[in-house]
Amino acid sequence: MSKKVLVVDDNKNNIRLFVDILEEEGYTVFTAENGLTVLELTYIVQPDVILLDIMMPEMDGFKVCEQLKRDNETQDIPVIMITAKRDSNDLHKAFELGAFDYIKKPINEIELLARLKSALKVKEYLDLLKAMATTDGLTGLYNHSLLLELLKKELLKQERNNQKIAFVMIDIDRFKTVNDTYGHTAGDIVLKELAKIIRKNVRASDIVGRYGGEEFSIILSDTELNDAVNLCERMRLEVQNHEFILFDKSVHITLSMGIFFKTPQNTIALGDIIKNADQALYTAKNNGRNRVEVYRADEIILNS
Ligand code: GH3
Ligand code: MG
Repeated sequence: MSKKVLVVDDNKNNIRLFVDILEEEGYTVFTAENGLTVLELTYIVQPDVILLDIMMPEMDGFKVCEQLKRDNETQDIPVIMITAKRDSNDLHKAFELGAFDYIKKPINEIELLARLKSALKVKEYLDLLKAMATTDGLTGLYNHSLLLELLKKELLKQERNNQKIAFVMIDIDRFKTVNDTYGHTAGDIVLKELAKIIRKNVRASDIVGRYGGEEFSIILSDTELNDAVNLCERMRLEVQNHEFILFDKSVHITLSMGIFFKTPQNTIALGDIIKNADQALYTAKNNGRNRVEVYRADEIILNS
């Protein structure tokens, strides 16, 4: 896919020059003629690199760069400052603010493309590192630490919007037997396939992660308890009936699930949400496995 470059310059002729050079090289180019809209545009466009003029009226490149580097969503996008300035204090300032590189005007095409390429390479590695740090290598789902991070964010969002949220803990029943009978590699195939089944059953906006080992979690945002229970039941049945093919052998597994349902009035701490979902899961195991249980402060409601 073609890389996206956002060019910010108050001079139309400069913009035209950048667009001509970059499009010729196959980049997709977006432009802004002042600093004020850069942050907003960056959210929408999600550029791979930003070429940022320093001297602009209203809001100069330093301020824009500062703003981009302060924001979680935009801080990893490399910013290349474009400057007519000769003062090394300005360059020092640009780097202090988090700029990746700078290019002096007048623009030299070869230099521009070379520096752009090097910024994109770094961005590629950064993205890869980030993906590795937040994704579970086996299943491709969010890993434990990102899952907790996202739960924290989701709780704040639900609080702001006065919405209900469900946290589901899923555990494979007697998974040790699968490993012992068919081998660890076969067990891994089950985990991968199960991850796909879970992902397929939830909405795009729901968050699915591998909590650890053979445990998965789902954060169902803006949901009713009934919908959460129905979803889990549907998934439980689908998995129960699913044929996992492990090296030519047909294998069936079942799931136990614990749901913690949070209303906006409930100000429970994040750790207790997990603890309570885990408690409901424990009850599901105790009550015979292959079932869904919902946690309530004073009682555990049986659902299957
Ligand atoms: P229960 O119904 O009580 O949950 O029984 P169980 O056998 O699933 O539970 P137990 O905690 O005794 O065993 C979990 C098993 O999950 C043991 C471990 O080898 C396996 N497991 C955890 N992570 C992985 C993994 O990444 N790959 C494979 N293949 N197995 C894993
Ligand atoms: Mg298990």
